[in-house]
Amino acid sequence: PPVIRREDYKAPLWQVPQIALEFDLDPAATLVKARLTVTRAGSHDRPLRLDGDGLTPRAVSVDGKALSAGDWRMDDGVLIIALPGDDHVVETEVEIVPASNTQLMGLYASGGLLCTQCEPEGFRRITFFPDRPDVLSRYDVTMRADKAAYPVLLANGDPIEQGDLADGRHRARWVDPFPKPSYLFAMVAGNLACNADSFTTMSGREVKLGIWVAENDLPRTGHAMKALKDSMAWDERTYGREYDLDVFNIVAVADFNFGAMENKGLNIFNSRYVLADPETATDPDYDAIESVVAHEYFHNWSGDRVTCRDWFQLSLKEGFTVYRDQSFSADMGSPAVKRIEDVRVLRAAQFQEDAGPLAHPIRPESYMEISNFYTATVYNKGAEVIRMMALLLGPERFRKGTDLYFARHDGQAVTCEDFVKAMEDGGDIDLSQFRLWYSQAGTPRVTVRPSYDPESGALTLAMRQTIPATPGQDVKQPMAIPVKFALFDPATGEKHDGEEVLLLTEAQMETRREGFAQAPVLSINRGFAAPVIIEAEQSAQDLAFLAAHDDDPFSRYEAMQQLMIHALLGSIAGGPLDSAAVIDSIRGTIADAALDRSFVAEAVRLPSEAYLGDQMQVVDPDAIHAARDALQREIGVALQKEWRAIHAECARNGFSLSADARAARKLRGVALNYIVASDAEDGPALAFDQFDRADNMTERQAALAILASGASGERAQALAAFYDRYAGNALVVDKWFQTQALSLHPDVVEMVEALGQHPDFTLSNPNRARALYAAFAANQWGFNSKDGKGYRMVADAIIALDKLNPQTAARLVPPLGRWRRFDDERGAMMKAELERIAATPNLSKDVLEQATKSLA
Ligand code: B3K
Ligand code: ZN
Repeated sequence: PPVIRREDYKAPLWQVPQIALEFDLDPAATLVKARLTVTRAGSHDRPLRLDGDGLTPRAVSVDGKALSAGDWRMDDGVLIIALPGDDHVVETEVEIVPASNTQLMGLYASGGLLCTQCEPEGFRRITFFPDRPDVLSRYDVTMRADKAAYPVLLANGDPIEQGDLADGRHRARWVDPFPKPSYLFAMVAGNLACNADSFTTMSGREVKLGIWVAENDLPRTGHAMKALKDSMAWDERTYGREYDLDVFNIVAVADFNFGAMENKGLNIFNSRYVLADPETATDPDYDAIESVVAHEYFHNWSGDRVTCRDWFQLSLKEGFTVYRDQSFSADMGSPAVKRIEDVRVLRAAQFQEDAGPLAHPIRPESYMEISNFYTATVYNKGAEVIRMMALLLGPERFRKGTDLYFARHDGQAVTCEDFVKAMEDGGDIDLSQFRLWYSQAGTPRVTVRPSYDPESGALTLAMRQTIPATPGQDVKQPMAIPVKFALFDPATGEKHDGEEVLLLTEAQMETRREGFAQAPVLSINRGFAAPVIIEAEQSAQDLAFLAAHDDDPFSRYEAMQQLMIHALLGSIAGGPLDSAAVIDSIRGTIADAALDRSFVAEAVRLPSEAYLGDQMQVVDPDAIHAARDALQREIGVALQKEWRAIHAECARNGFSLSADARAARKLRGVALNYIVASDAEDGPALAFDQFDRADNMTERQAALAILASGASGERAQALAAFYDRYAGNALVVDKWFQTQALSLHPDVVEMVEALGQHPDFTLSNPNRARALYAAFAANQWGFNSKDGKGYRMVADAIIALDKLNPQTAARLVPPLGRWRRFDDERGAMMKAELERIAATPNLSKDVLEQATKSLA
């Protein structure tokens, strides 16, 4: 398959200011008629090229005259028509089969619904069109369908007309006044019920809001609706952005490749990011719904009104929109805990990606299949890059920059460079060197060496940055890295002179501060201001100090994590497990009544096995598991009384979604985990009791996960009870699969293998496929089992899934690409599986690209 390069970008030769679409909907055969008003862009004599994927033209006409076969031709799916003048009307007719669309791109069937997903290149599976984001058109859409099967017909924009037709069919017409690229086209037909509400915008316009779901899911839509209204108000307050259509609809579908999609005025969601009630959704599920609803809503400005010129600019809309949704969630809840969670995700997904064969800059240079670039790098590192700009500019100037960006580029398809330029012009700052964050891949390592001179009372900070080589980028230039730090007096626990942000711009830099009676303690990369790896070699004593005194919650959390990592790596390296400092810090943290319980829960939890692996030269999954297990047990034993007290205190009568109640549930789960880890005889019974008596999914699932990782008799009992209680609720059955796939049980490989044969398992639903195989591939201990069975099982799943749904299959490849991180035996087995995948006949380009790049 050809490689597409950023440097080869060429402006479109033809524009399509208008498109009228007519659909005669039927899952077995849908007729699509398109009427494109095309205009030649500039002076050239090139033909019109309309992308198509799997389409056969049934009729083609120009300016009302049917073309005969010689007047157009097909080239690798593309319909090519030579046109004499500069303005024409081109009409095409195709037939598509939504029922057999297993890729879930284009128009497909999900449950009883017909729905679309077009980003990035799905529209070409619906009709012939220049399917690229820099062709913006006004859409006029007419849908016709059987009224009994599809009583609701939705599309982008505003509803214009509707009415009944002969033969039990009916029709609806929707017109979207805002020109948009084809990837934002959407349409849904089905038997849907609506949670209807409204929002009055800052200029006093009333917007009708609708969340459309299956009738019996209606009671689970309240949280998403609240999130939508909160998002609309927040974007007005924070960015001055008002909604622009009279209706805003969200539809939940069960089969969806991604989280959700920001189609203009008609967002389509994976149902897991819409539906919630206390019985079936955990507190993290509630949070995820809030943030995904916000994310898609915010795209209306950062994505729809101002869109991307080409797919290399994906981070323009995604990095910025993730930054916006992260800020929103921080404002709605605890900023401290939100930052900790976001950094955890960044480190788990993006740092790993940046350190492996699939590393790429947030603005990639080339791709074979663009769907493979909806990555943690483009999204999450992209958001970190925007966050750094916001830090460097400060709130007022950042807002001036975004105001200028929206004003300057409204209605345009633009580049990351345009965004940075608006920040420079609006914020009055020079970002020349900062731009390297867009072009250089790899996580910078910043070494910070403090040295204190008792004679002069001065502290010198020597800083050095190195950026590791990544595929295609052997040599890197020094970046502009904001280093946010503070210095603490170890005697008083007070901060000297507040906190500072220093811009590290050279490979090496030194800075000096004076006036210290004794060596201060350094708190570095506060708030995780820069997405870098800090190498500071702090003593256990300094870490313990920071864990108790740092007033930056992220840094306080980080100090605890570092203490735990030191203890664990020391024991993995063959030393004794030095748990005393860890236990002391945890004791201090849980005794500190001033701390929010949600923060405490984060701070006292051990780092994941995978994150520990990231700290090692060669990952040793078995040693990591054993050491972490042992430390967990010691913490459980040493603080048994405390954990029991917390577990009892955090119990509540009656469910509430208040911050306090949620924090209590979270900490209660952590306490239960330590009690069970201590091997207390009644541990499993206590967990089963919590499982059984819970009036909410958060506590029930926490207990289930703890039991699933153990060998007690309660394990099987709880798993069976959970399944029986929720059989038929797909989202909860996903949890049942996922909890087992993630479990730290010695037989997890065999269990996952058996679950792959369970009657409820199917590869054709992406949520279900991920609940089993993506979860298992993230289970470091299980996936990397020494016999290689885990690798084989995931590779088998990739090969099987690729035939149905290449996009979702390709997302399972990266875990196998980590072969260089493991010992030679494991590495060889992983490579062999990648080779087997790459050699599979008729592989999609999605999986082919990921497998071949992972082998390189
Ligand atoms: N923009 C969509 C991306 C879906 C495309 C998946 N191939 C989701 C989002 O970021 O909002
Ligand atoms: Zn997005």
